[in-house]
Amino acid sequence: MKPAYIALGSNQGEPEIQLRKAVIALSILPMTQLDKVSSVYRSAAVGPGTQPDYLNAVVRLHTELSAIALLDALQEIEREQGRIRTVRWGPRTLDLDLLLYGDETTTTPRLTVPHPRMQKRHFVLYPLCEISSEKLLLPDGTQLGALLQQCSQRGLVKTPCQLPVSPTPQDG
Ligand code: A4P
Ligand code: MG
Repeated sequence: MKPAYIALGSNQGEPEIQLRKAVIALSILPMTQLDKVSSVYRSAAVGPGTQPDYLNAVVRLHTELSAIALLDALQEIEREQGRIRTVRWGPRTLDLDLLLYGDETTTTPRLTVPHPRMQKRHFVLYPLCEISSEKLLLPDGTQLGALLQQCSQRGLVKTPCQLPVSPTPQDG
């Protein structure tokens, strides 16, 4: 079983409901166990024009699916939840990005892992840390804690929204 971290994002179609449905769909993927679910965070949209704020979360799975089979499954969940791809970085009902797949690095036309834009995004790094550790190592040896030091949390708000699996209580 490989640990895999998935980022969830939504800013259309009742984002909290989109995230809840997505977590349920992830929890019933074949050959996969949903392990941890972060809190839900709100932030302003990064992208073109004026868009509604996003809700984001990160989950950890343990899976026997290959990285590409996992991407297929994520895209199927996006489709089922009404995602229509129009403008790059445009508003969406649901975006599921594969952040990390074990310690593997993949660069193919369909799949880049680690996700190429995760390293500078507060809405990815802080929920990722909540369900892992500042000591989490990326495949190139970078510690998550080092990325957090360079990425302000400003503008990222932890919400009281509850996803189907409760967030792990923080130590201390
Ligand atoms: N793809 C390659 N690698 C991956 C991967 N690791 N995980 C390919 C998922 N997909 C991957 O993605 C385009 C193609 O990327 C896919 O066909 C897949 O083969 P997409 O989801 O269709 O398009 P997109 O979402 O417009 O692009 P992308 O790259 O997912 O966008 P980003 O960079 O994730 O940005 N602001 C806030 N506050 N919160 C957000 O969550 N999200 C975005 C999307 C923009 N602004 C945001 C947020
Ligand atoms: Mg995406």
